[in-house]
Amino acid sequence: MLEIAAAKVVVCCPGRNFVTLKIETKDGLTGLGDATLNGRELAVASYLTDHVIPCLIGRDAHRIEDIWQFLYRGAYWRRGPVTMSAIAAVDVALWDIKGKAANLPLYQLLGGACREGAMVYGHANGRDVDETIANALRYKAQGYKAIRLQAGVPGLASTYGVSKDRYFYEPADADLPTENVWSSEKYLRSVPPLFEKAREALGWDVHLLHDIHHRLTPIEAGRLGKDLEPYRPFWLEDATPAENQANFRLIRQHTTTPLAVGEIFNSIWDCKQLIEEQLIDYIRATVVHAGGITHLRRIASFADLHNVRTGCHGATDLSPVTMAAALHFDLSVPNFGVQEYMRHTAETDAVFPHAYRFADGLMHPGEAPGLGVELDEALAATFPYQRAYLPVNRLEDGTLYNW
Ligand code: CS2
Ligand code: MG
Repeated sequence: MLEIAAAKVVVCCPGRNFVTLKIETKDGLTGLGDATLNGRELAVASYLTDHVIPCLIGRDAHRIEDIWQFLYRGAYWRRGPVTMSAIAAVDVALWDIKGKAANLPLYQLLGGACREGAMVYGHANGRDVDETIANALRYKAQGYKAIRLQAGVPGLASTYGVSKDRYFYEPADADLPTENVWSSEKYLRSVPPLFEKAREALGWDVHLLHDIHHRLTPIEAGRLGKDLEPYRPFWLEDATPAENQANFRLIRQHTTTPLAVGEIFNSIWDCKQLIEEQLIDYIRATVVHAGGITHLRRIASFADLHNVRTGCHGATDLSPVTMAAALHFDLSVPNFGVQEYMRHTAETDAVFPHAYRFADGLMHPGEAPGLGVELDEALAATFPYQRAYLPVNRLEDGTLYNW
């Protein structure tokens, strides 16, 4: 028995907000879990502090599955991003403790390495096609084997995925939501020339990805997928909102371009039909928002039966704790596809010293016991929480649309 003696939530903002759960056992082992939910951070912090932590004290930290079932099945109100991020934080912290207790890196407890490292994709973005391609060439020179391309849309003042900084993209940038303007027509005209020029400049030995960020209708997405087929994209991400999973049947009928979905999914039920009917090729659910390692492994096993591979979300609003957990998962899961990797700022890396590393386009979680991530609490305390919202989107006539 590894008795849980204490647990607390640390909220900090080293460049952006993070919610971190720290669990301590009676004999002094500690585990970390990420509970960050971009723009809704304090809701998860309260869920943990007010409703979950009191139930953890005195339990056996080794009983990860039982605690997961207690928090999910036992809560009566199941699922949802707040609940599942809180459960994920507990789950990951317990895996971290188990790894430390066993003196093994987490991936060894998950069955050991299936590969030498996890292929990651970096974000190349720019205000126009040329700037995006120049940034993509820089990623290629650094050894990246997969690059996501996002370019500003001519005629639109701002576009998802296009940042002011070359490497750091942080959309939750305002004390109250900013408003963007969107036109699917202008966007649809802009993407094929981006891919055409990218193939000319980057060649065919690098995977190219693109994120639609839920902005098209299924038939528009089908057309874009078809237009991009000659350039062989690795995937088109989040073509359309996926509350109605059957939408993806229509996209599939029109294109062979691979489809990726799921960064906002929080349980297997959000993707059951997409996977079962093979309507997607990559599932993007990730550790922090989909119930932790325990639940994500269940999703991945189900996906494996249906030839769907993993492609975990890895934006900067997922803390280094999630990045480490994702890399242990990626190394051990048979149907791994790719891992998203956006570098954190130097301030974030200093608050969360970590063992994971990038080399030759692959990432490795490192050999430290457990996750291999620490939290410098004294430094974290110097970066207090700052309210920050993601933007909203309106069509050119003022209609509120998907961001
Ligand atoms: C994204 C994110 O990384 C991605 O693919 O779509 O940048 C997303 O917008 C943020 O994680 C929002 O919290
Ligand atoms: Mg995305």
